[in-house]
Amino acid sequence: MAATPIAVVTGASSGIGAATARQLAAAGFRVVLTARREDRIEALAAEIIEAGHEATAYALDVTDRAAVDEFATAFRSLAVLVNNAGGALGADPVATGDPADWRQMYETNVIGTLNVTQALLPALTASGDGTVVILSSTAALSSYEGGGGYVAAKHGEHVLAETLRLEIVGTPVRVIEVAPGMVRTEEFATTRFRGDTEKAAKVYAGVDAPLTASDVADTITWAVTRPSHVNIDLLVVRPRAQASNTKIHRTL
Ligand code: 8X3
Repeated sequence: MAATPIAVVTGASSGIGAATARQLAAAGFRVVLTARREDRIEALAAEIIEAGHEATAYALDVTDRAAVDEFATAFRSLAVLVNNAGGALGADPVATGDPADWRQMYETNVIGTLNVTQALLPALTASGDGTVVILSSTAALSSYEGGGGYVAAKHGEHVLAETLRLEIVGTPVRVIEVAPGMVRTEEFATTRFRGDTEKAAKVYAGVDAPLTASDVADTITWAVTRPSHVNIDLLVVRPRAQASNTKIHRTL
């Protein structure tokens, strides 16, 4: 009997990462949950196991290259890597944005994805049928005022996905980019506004049904479970009420 294929999900402690881990487990993968917050991923792994699926938790900071390399030694063969860890800090204009925020966003979104992808690429290739998913954003494809360092970092991830796809064509590894628009999760906007829940709530004010983490997990799971020769290069997903980063229908 073939071994259960393994899927590593980074940033699996909440939001899109947690929802993706649940759905990939239900789709038949043994999921390896990584995030900095060990208690959360342990609890999620227990929940997934309780539901009759396979899961393990591994505390990991994707910006710590030595820790990522150590983590990667556990895998000789890997089916799927979902690079989800990342996020936004601040919504200041370019004129006044804090360079420390820009640096941190580049570090978590771009270098974090680079670290884990580089470390696990040999195992993905060795599987004979590997898939790298990069969770970017519609902020990776066009700018918006106040997008600042987040827009810049997400554009970086988009280019990383495109370049990697060009470079590894001919190897048995797909590179899939999923670019969600407005997704209401418990943490994204609150983190961006440093705990200011009022400002965070305004992001979604009057929007009829922003996407949920589960909606995005659904698109990731769909893309990952297409036949091996089908590469969903780029999947843009927005709520019906959003036509672009700045064109959003609100009933206020
Ligand atoms: C999240 C979408 O519009 O906040 O990646 O940049 S947005």
